[in-house]
Amino acid sequence: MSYRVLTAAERESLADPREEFASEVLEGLSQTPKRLSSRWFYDDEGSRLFQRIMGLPEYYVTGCEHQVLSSHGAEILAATGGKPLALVDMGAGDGAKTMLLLDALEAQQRDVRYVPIDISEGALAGLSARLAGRGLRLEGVVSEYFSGLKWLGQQDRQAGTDEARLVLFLGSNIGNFDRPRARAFLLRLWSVLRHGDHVLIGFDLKKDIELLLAAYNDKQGVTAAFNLNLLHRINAELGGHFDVSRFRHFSTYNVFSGAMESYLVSQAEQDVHVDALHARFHFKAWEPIHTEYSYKYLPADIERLAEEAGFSIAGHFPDAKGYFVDSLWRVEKERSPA
Ligand code: AVI
Repeated sequence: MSYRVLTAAERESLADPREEFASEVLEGLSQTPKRLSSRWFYDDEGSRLFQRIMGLPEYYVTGCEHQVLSSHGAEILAATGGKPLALVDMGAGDGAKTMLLLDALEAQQRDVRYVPIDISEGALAGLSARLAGRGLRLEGVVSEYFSGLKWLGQQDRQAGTDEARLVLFLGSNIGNFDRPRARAFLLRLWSVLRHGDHVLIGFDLKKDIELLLAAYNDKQGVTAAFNLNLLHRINAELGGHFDVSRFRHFSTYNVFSGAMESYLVSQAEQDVHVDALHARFHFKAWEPIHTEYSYKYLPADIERLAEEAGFSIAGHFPDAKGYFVDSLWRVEKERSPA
């Protein structure tokens, strides 16, 4: 008998996002209650709609984080020490927020290597075009986050570099994981980093429920379009026959779990066939599909999470209104995670 062990790179190259999308849609729409993961929001149209959400007056998150990074960027960077820095960006988007940190680094004349990690080559190409002309050492990695971080670790060992690392996970992306998944994600992050590395994580804080409801139910209906786009995506990529006008966006705050929860609600009893799945899904009138969690945190929740995942807190950097915080954590390898 002979066997072959695939390398991580080979395994990654075989993972087909379209197949994964298909199997998750099949599984999610066959369950009761029905669900689809928010990770599928971000096709080209979804990414465009999310850019518009970030500019909405009701969606305070982006403005708050912008304010944090422009007023505390220098302080955040100084707290990571004085060594040359690898700034690792998980979810750089259009790079607008990172730009604020890069400005602060330039002012400190610190040697920096900017390493955005993104599964989409197009996104990285756009980012490097936007950052061209800054005289920046940019080494983008096209891969899934953790493979990219592992690759970086191997590279550093081979080159014998001793850069400090600061990993950015901004914009409340952590909020889209439920609590056990957030913990698992952070533990994985801890495991691929070195003692003394830092991570900067954006947490949206618990606040007046009216503000939360307005942020996820904006007047112009952009968030509704963003949520409904998931059905357009199923139609376009999997031969779905959703009549999108027969569904509505619904987003509400769960006071027990502390999450904004978003749904697509079928406004009538209906059957929808999805050709690529060879499946027909039945919807009762007013039946929901759960599509997104956006968890909100208390400072004490953040501290517990850091402790559980093996980090110490190097600083909390809230915005002036106290709506949002970028929290700087240091990797502690001398003691294991709690
Ligand atoms: C990407 N993520 C942090 C956003 C959030 O607030 O959960 C996505 C979003 N969903 C609706 N509006 C924005």
